[in-house]
Amino acid sequence: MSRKEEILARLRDAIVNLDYEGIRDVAKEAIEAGLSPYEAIMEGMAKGMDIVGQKYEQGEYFLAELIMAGETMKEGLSVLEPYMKKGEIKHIGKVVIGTVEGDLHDIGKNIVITLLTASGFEVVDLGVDVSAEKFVEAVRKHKPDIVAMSALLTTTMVNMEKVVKALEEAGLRDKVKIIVGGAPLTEEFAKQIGADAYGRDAVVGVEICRRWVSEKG
Ligand code: B12
Repeated sequence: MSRKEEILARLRDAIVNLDYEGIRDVAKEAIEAGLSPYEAIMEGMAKGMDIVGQKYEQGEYFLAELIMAGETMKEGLSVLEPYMKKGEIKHIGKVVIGTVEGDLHDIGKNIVITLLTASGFEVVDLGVDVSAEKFVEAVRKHKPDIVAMSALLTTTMVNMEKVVKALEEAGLRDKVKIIVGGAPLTEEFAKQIGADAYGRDAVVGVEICRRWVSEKG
C-alpha cells in the first residue's frame, strides 16, 4: 500500500470508527503528505460514510452513530477546507443551494458547497429543510445563475419538484439552471421533475455548474 493509499484508508476508518478526536490529525497528515483536499474528502472520508450507511442498514449502527459520523465528517472537513480556498477568488457565477423541505441531511450539500467555493462560485447556502417558498424568495433576492438542491430521503426528494414548479409559477424558471443531487436520486428522476441536471457526486455536479457558466460566457 502506498503512503497515499494508507492515509486515505485511515481517513475512511476514522469516519467508520467515529473517531471525532482523531480525524483532525489524519486530515492534517493528508495535507502534509501532499494529498489534495478533494482526494481526502471524496476518496477517504466520503467512502467511510458509505460504510457507515451500510452498517446502519445492517442494524450494526444506529441513529447515534449516524450523528457521530456526521460530526466526525464535519470535523475533518474543517481542517481540509482552508486548503481549498487559497489565492484570490474571482467569482465565476452564483449558486443558491439548500437541502429540501423535510430533510436535515447536509453533509453532501456541504461538500458540494466546499467544491463550488473552491472552484470560484459565490454560494448562498439556505441550509436544511428549505421550503419551495424560501427557494423562490432566495432566487428573487440573490439572482443566482444556478439553483442546487439536495435530498437524501426518498420521502423528501419529491419536494424538489415543488421547487421547480414554484419557480415556474413565479416566472423565474428560465432565469436559472437547476441541478439536483443526493444518494436516492437518478438521472431519470431529475428529468422527470424538470431539473436541468443530476449531479451523481459533488465533483460531477461542480463540473456541470462550471460548464453552464462558461457556456453563458
Ligand atoms: C449521516 C446520516 C444521517 C445524519 C445526517 C447528519 C447531517 N448533518 O447531514 C442524521 C443522523 C441526522 C440522519 C437522520 C436521518 N436519516 Co440518515 N443517513 C445518514 C447517512 C449514514 C450518510 C449520509 C451522508 O452524509 N453521506 C455522505 C455524503 C458525502 O454523501 P451524500 O449525502 O450522498 O452526498 C454526495 C452525493 O449524493 C452528492 N450530492 C448530495 N447532495 C447534492 C446536491 C447537489 C446539487 C449535487 C450536485 C450533488 C449532491 O454529492 C455528495 C458528495 O459526493 C445515510 C446513508 C448513506 N450511505 O447515504 C443515511 C440515510 C440517508 N438516512 C436515512 C434515514 C432513514 C434517516 C432518518 C429518517 C432516520 C430516523 N429514523 O430518524 C433521519 C431523517 C432526518 C431528516 N428529517 O432528514 C436513510 C434514508 C432512506 C431512504 N431511502 O429514504 C439512509 C439512506 C440510511 C439507510 N440506509 O436507511 N441521517
